[in-house]
Amino acid sequence: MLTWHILSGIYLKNCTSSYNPVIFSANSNGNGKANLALVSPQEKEKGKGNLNSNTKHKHSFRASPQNGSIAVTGRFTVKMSIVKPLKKLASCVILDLDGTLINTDALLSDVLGGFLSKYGKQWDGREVHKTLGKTPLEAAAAIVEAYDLPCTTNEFISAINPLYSEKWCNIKAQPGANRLIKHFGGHGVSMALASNSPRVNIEGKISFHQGWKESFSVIIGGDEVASGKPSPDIYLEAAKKLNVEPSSCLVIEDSIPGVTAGKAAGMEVVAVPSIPKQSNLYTSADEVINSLLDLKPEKWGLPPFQDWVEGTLPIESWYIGGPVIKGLGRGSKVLGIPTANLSTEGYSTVLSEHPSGVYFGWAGLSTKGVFKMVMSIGWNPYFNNPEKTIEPWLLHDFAEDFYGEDLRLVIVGYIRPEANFSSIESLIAKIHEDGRTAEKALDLPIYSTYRDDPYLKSCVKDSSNL
Ligand code: RBF
Ligand code: MG
Repeated sequence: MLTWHILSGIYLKNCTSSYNPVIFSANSNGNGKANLALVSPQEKEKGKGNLNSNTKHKHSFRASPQNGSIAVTGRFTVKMSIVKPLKKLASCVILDLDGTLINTDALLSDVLGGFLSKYGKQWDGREVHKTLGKTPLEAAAAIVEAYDLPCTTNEFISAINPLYSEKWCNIKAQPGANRLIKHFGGHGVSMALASNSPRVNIEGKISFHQGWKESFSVIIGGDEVASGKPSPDIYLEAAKKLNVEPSSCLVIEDSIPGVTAGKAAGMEVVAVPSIPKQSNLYTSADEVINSLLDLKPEKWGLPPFQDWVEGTLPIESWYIGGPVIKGLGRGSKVLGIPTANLSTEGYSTVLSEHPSGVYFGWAGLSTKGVFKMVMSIGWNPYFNNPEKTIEPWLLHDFAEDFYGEDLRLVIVGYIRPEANFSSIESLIAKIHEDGRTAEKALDLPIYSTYRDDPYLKSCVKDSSNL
């Protein structure tokens, strides 16, 4: 017999033994508490919702551990009140491609920048919102008009298409995309790909990502339905081909037309905006998350990710370095958080590839050694910075400043998205909590090995801290 405190998850109201057996998939975080997703195929229409984290209920289950997760079957009674509006349980996931699973924005700037310069015009990244989630025809028409190009929309498309397709091989997966596809694939959750792009383009783009094509039971392109997003057609067709009701589909989308399409199709929609600082525009989405790393499938009745360790998510390590610069002078030192801000010059690509958020890893300082580090990347919502910055906090007391010194970082894990706070005190408290989380996690073997990374070592002259 195990006793669990249910912290969060989706549950059925007033479950009684009549729903027996019901499968809980519980993801223990090691201290006797569990994230819980309840999946009851028999009772889809009953009440569901999120548990308030301070609601504590004790339940006894017979449990059988299975590869780190616990499948619980048994008789139980759950009596509680619903604290959030009801959410529907999803059984399938429908994904958008451009901007959601792959990072197409950089490509757009690349191709259009080169193309427009031939007409003596300069691509202005701010026009990007005119193309997001649009059909190729609409996007092209918007650009021809915005730049007053001396060609028809169709001529523009014919000229630009080959420039695009030769770059498909360079398009990177969005952080978390491979993880998500493997996770749902591994749990037998059916996935569809639904994009405004013509089907051949979809297949061309995903052919450079190993294992993707086989993971989708259904692929629908904009050329296979009467109208593209924001019309619900693409999503409805995807559900039909998946052989499920639209209401049991969870859509993941980066664009506003895409969110509109998913809602019009009667689906649950999680938005992952690809343009920064625009999440307020996604009001019709059921949830807005910062990146795919923040998706919590259990909120939608889907199997939870099991790769979080002690409040941290291991990520593929990445590297960045440069001289330490003075930050925006907000006196982080006064706040007790002396960040060693990195110059972002020359790192615009790396920066655009990584979602804003709180990360951690190891920091090498040329004259001082290697230290634990926690950092934020982004616009600091509390201060609403105009630029995306990298603000590493080295978890060590230094006697003096080290502006100008060469700082190298290896980033090994993710903690949370950047957030806004109602007071500076709560921001500071959260940053300190991040510091403790990172400090502890970096002792785990999966993260501690990176302390010896050659990238850090090669910059350190004095070996006293090695
Ligand atoms: N700023 C925010 O506005 N929201 C955040 O969630 C946030 N998280 C941070 C986490 C860490 C680990 C660090 C080092 C900074 C974070 N910041 C955040 C940035 C912070 O506001 C900035 O560094 C201030 O200058 C600190 O005084
Ligand atoms: Mg998109």
